[in-house]
Amino acid sequence: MAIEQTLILCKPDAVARGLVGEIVARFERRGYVVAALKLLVCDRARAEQHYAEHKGKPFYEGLVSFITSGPLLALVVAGAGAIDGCRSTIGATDPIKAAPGSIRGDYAQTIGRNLVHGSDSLDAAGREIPIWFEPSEIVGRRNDLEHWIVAS
Ligand code: D4T
Repeated sequence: MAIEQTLILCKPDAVARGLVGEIVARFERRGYVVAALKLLVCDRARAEQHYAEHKGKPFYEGLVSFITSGPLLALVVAGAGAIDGCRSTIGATDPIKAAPGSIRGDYAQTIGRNLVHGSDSLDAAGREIPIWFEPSEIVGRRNDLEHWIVAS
């Protein structure tokens, strides 16, 4: 299984509700490693870049105004199959459909306040990570991460 990097955002609702420790712990307990992490307030330009694929959709303006509404925690999380693995830990986009045991299934109620973002493909991770991080901010490049992973 290839070692992958994925972009995780603990959105402003996660920070406001004091859930970032719980959320990050779930990825760590699964064996993934934090390769980069920062707390920031996302400005409109970055939000528009991140959500470019949703421009024009009815929920787009709400999405941009929510993601820019307060501090969020951005992370690069790495590990074997981390892109799909983190998505399953996060749960379905609509918390109503998210399985109990997933982050959204345990802590979220509505699609507009679903706590976490995770890249949904290798292409998306490759596009999204540079929107949030400089290469120098990411610790341990892909090939160096193998020895960090306990389970295989
Ligand atoms: P994110 O990007 O937040 O990880 O969500 P997903 O990857 O799980 O889902 P997405 O890209 O389809 O949606 C992005 C973001 O938009 C919000 N949303 C989505 C919404 O408010 N109303 C909607 O109808 C949809 C489809 C929630 C997540």
